[in-house]
Amino acid sequence: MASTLPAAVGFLAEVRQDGGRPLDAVFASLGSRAELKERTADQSLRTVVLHSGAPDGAHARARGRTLVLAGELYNQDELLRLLPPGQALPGTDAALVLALFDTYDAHAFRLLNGRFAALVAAPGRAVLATDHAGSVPLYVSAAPGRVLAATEAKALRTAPAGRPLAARPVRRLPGTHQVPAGTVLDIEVATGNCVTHRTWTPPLARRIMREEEAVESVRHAVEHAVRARTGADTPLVVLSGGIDSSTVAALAARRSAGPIDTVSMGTDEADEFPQARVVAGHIGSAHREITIPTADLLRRLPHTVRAAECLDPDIVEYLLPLTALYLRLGDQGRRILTGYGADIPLGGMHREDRLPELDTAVCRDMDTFDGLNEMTPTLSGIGGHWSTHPYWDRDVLDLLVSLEAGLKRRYGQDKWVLRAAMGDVLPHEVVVRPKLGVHEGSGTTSSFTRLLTDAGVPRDRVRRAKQLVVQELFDQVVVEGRQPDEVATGAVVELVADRLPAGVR
Ligand code: IOT
Ligand code: MG
Ligand code: MG
Repeated sequence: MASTLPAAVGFLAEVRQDGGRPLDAVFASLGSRAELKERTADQSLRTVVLHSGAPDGAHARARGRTLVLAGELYNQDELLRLLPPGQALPGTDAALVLALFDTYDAHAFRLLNGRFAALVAAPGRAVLATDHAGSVPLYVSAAPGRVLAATEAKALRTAPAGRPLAARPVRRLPGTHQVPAGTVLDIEVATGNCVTHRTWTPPLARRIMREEEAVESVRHAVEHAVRARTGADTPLVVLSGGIDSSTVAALAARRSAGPIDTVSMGTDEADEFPQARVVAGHIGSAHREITIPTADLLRRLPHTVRAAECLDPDIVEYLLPLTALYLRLGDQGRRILTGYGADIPLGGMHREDRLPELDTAVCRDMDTFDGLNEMTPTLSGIGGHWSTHPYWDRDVLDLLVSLEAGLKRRYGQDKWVLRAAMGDVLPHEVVVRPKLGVHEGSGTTSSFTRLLTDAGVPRDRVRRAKQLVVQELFDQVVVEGRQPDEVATGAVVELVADRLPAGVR
């Protein structure tokens, strides 16, 4: 069971036959670095792992193969049952995955429930894998004789142009691609030829369940996912007081020997402090409130884009307040649980009553999440922390997505099945509290809008202007590799506001 931080939270890996120059290992995530170099007859492998004290746990080597793993597994118990009897038990997640690779080869990745990015270097091959949700982003640049991979795109910004792959190209980094969610890329190093295997796909069928059965299944699955993510350490839950994070906090508190820690962020313009306080009081957590002045919040936009490497302005608005919070936590190396992502399979952002539209929204969001990087551990990694999201546990997600829409909206309530599952755990007022997005509860959407309108952006161009601001930030802090503290949000807003009337697309 995961108890401290994962052995590694990120890596850069270079598998080469071309003898090219090694890349600078540039990461936004904090962490110590450890370098590993090995040569076999036909290729060399160099990895730099970002770790928190136990870099050896991030690598495993056996039978001419080396595996590097950033992140962690949540179904070790099941996986161990697959190993041949009598085999010594692997001591780390990396060793476990490599042992499974012996039996299943690339199909091993279909077995894993985890939050990870991985690379296996085998004779003539580089195998790259993401978890089902691509929740630890993984980027690759491949050309005949070399495969370069990293958990942050910026680490590949100086890579020589790679060849096209059947994966999403990264803006303005020629030949750098993002490995899709739930995917293995099996690359032949000599040629750069790539075979793609999907290891997960969102369920499209919907399950019919009696109310009690659905409620019981959801309760059980979320409880299990929270347990797999906590272990011995006192967990820290980022708590808004909404049903999603309150559920995580309450379930974490139930299984913890002592009080857990919770923290809420707000700004000088808006907060959900009273709502979070009700939950903290109820579960007896050691609770903190952190108020971030709006000007400071907006100053974190470059940091957010640099961490998430995200080009979607809506997502950046969700991630900005959380990034600002992670940077203000202070203490080092916390394991953080969030309620992030619950609204996607449950249609929580969808504010109307009709079921076809609800299920359409769920399908759309499950079709479009890949590449947004909203779950990336780098967001908290820039503060030296590790975050994990129980609602995007593979089992929880499979269950929540597949429930028929009438269990998600019922009796006029959104996310009904989750609320019903928490009826005996949380106070009634928490169970029925209407949804408020983090971008609303912190005033982020409105303050970002105001920044633009104050700079002269017409109201009907605000969304477009936000998109351009995020794009410009991406170009500066990811593509050009600038430090986020040197990039002024205000200056970027001015630049965009000046360009807009000319109708720049
Ligand atoms: P929301 O669901 O409000 O917040 C996401 C998580 O952030 C919460 O569960 C909680 O852990 C943390 N959080 C929120 N507010 C605070 C706060 N004030 N202090 C501390 N922690 C807080 C957007 C949203 O509504 O956030 N996220 C949605 C939707 C994502 C859409 N993505 C997509 N379509 N691809 C979500 O599902 O989380
Ligand atoms: Mg939510
Ligand atoms: Mg909320």
